[in-house]
Order: sequence, then structure tokens, then C-alpha cells
Amino acid sequence: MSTLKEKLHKKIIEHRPRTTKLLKDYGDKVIAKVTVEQVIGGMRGIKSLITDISYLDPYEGIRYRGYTLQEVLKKLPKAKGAEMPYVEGLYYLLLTGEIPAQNEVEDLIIDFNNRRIVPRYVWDVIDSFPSESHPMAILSAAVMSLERESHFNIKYKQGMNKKDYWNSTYEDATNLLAKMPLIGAYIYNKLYHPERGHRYPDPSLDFGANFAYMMGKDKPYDDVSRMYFIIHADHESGNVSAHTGHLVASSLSDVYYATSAMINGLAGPLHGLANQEVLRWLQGLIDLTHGKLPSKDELKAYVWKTLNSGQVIPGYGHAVLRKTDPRYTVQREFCLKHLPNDNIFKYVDALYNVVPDILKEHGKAKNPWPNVDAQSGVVQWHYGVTQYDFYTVLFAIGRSIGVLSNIIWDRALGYPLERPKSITTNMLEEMVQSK
Ligand code: CMX
Repeated sequence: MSTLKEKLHKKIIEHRPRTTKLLKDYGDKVIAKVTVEQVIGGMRGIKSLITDISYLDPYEGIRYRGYTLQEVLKKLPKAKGAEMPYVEGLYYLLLTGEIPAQNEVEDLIIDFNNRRIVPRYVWDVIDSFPSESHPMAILSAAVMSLERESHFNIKYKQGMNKKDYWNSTYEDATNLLAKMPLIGAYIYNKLYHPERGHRYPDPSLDFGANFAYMMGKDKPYDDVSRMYFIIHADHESGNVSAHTGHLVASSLSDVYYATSAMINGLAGPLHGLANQEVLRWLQGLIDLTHGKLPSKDELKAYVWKTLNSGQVIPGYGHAVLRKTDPRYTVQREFCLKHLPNDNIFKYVDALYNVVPDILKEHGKAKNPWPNVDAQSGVVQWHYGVTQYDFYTVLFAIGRSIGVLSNIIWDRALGYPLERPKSITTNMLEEMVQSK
């Protein structure tokens, strides 16, 4: 057993009695009430999911295992000369709740490298897609095609004990995660640089650096990749992608089914696809102003035009957050250091000075502040990834780290099939009248 798996096993054994006690001693204790608005309004704020991997505070933003993003970026081990930590270290942290030592991450990098070979048929699946297909559709299908590799399914058919579900799920999750950067880079090269052909990974490199290498990008794109995958990894359990992954896995579908479904949820413009929408919307503004930074009044007019035509401002607002997203801030700080004179960054910064006030005046959005997607495309564009349809694939690679960690723990703690109750409009009307 690897060091990580051994530690994880120990943590699982320690944690199980807490769940058992909560259920046995407090199973019928009421912890929240549910309003009509929540039932009709997408279940906002209903406390009905449990995860220890991350927690999202509306005013502070995300914490991974209790650590803020700034702390995660500071504390996790880094490669020599790197500004951003190893992605593998984050997987270790999410699974165990502990910051790994340098040698523990190095072991994990070797383990990932041993698991990353992608079967030939996956490349065939990707190659069979028309070049106009959206990269998220291709990614979802590629992950789905790997389903036949599932250890969990083999063990399940052999009559595995429930207590061991986490073990083969860990194997599946780690095998899939190790392959995600290869699949992402292959899709990128096939769609946008077919002249390059397939770029094989470099066995001496870690997750982020290997991705940069396969994408044909020089430094500091390795750090961009690490930063990008780390900040997108998890956002507690209720967001569409994380929740979808958890829901599908709750029926004991294996991690390939669950991750493919998670990718499909992420591909919507109100969720992960917003990062591509931000760039599309910005390009409209840049074209209109011929690349010359507009005045504050011109910016305001552009924002109002979007709102008055019944569209949302992409990259702004959030279902839970009520402040500027720290994932936005991390990327902004990176931009200030590495690309302060980038023209698109200047547009993004200028918009930051006008959009929140306009959204407040507009009076609809509960959160007028920018989210992660308002900044992420700018960084990618600066380093030559200008094909913005691809941006959500990067989000999906990052998000799979959190979703897969959650699924392993779901199995370890024996969380059951998810099955909330629905009611009809008639029933709801009767309920409110009888109160
Ligand atoms: N621009 C214009 N209107 C907005 C808005 C925005 N950025 N954000 C919210 N609103 C509107 C909503 O559309 C809703 O309008 P209706 O009452 O007409 O339906 C109203 O304000 C209330 O919405 P809310 O409670 O503040 O927000 P929700 O929880 O319903 O939705 C989100 C959250 C993210 C979907 C929404 O803010 C939005 O559409 N933002 C733009 C898209 C975006 O950036 N998504 C990425 C989010 C981060 C991620 O998951 O990647």
C-alpha cells in the first residue's frame, strides 16, 4: 500500500465512529427548516449535504480541509524554483486533511506517473469526434470510454464487502486523475494544433508541468496550470459539478460514470462554461472599442446594454459567495506580477471598477462581485491559449481532483444512495394554505 493510501485508511477508520454516532444518537434531531422559496429556487442554502473536503463561507470563500487558498498555496510543497505547489500535494491534502512532506508528494508523483498510460481506444474515441465538437463533449466521452477499466466494478461483481468500497474507488480515482492532463492536452492539440500531433508526457515532470509540456507551453505555464487546477479543485458539495459527481456515484456507478456526468454539469454557461463566456463577452467589448481601453462611461454603457437585453454579466454573481471570490483574487495577483500590462487584463480590471455598482443598481443579483471565471480566461489568453472553448476543460481537470476525493470518502463512510423527495405544485399550495 502507498504511504497516502495507508494514511487515508487510518483516517477512514478514525472517522467512521463519528458518522455512526451522529446517526445513532442524533439521527432525528432537526437542524434546519425549508421554505417554499428554497423548494422552487434551486434548493439554495438548504443544508442537506455533508463533506469534509472543503467548506465555502459566503464572505471568506473556499477553504480546503480548513485552509484558505492563500494558505494552501503557501504550505503545500513545490518543485524547485516553482511559484505554485504540486497538484499531487493537493490531492494528498484533500484526502487526508494533512499537508504532505516533500518526500510524500514526490512518492505520489511517481505513483501518478505509473498510472497515467491512456489506452489507445481513448485516443480513437477522441479522434472520431468532428473538429467542430465542443471540447467538453469530447472530454466527457473520453472519460466515459475508460469505464471498462474500473476496478470497483470487477470487485463489486466478485462480492466485495461494503467496508472495502473505498479501496477500489481510490484505485479508480487515482488512475483517472493521473490520465486527465493527458486527455485534456490531447484534445487541445487535436482541435487547435493538429500539425503537432500527439505529445507524449515527460516522465520526469509533475502533473502541472507535464500538462504545460504536452500543451507545448514554456514557463511559467507550468505554474499557471498548477494554480489553475488547484484553485478550481473543489467548492464544497452543492455546486452543479460536485453535486452531480456525488449524486451519480451514490448509486454506486463507478468514478468514470460519475466524472463524465460531473463534466457535463460543468459545461453549462451558468457554471464552468462562464469562463469561456467571459472571454467571448470581453472580445465583443474589445472589438467595439478597437482594443483601446474605453472610458468608464463607455464601459458602463456596455454592461447596461448586456443587462437590458436580458443577459447575465458572465463572471459576476454567485449562488453562495457574497464577496469577491478569493479564486479571482489569486489570479489577479498572478496577473499583477506576471502580466500587468496585458491589454485584456486591463479591461478586466477596469470592469471590476464598474460592474459591482451597476449590478447593485440593477437590483437583482444577490452577489455583485466577480467569481473565479472573471479572471481565468485572461491568464490563459496571455499564454497563448486563445481558444476559449477549451477553458472549461481546464476547469474540469481541476474539479475532478475534488470530486474524486469526495467520492472516495463517500464510499468510505458508506453514504447512501441520494434520494430527496419531490412534491407537486398542488401539494405545495395546500401546504402553504394550511399553515
Ligand atoms: N448578471 C446579471 N444578472 C444576474 C447575475 C449577473 N452576473 N447574477 C445573478 N443575476 C440575476 C439572476 O439571473 C437572477 O435573476 P432572475 O430573478 O431574473 O432569475 C437574480 O439575479 C437572482 O440571482 P442570484 O440569487 O443572485 O444568483 P443565483 O444563485 O440564482 O445564480 C449564478 C448564481 C452564478 C448562476 C449567477 O450569479 C449568474 O448567472 N452569474 C453569471 C454566470 C457566471 O458567472 N457563472 C459562474 C459562477 C461560478 C462557477 O460556477 O463557475
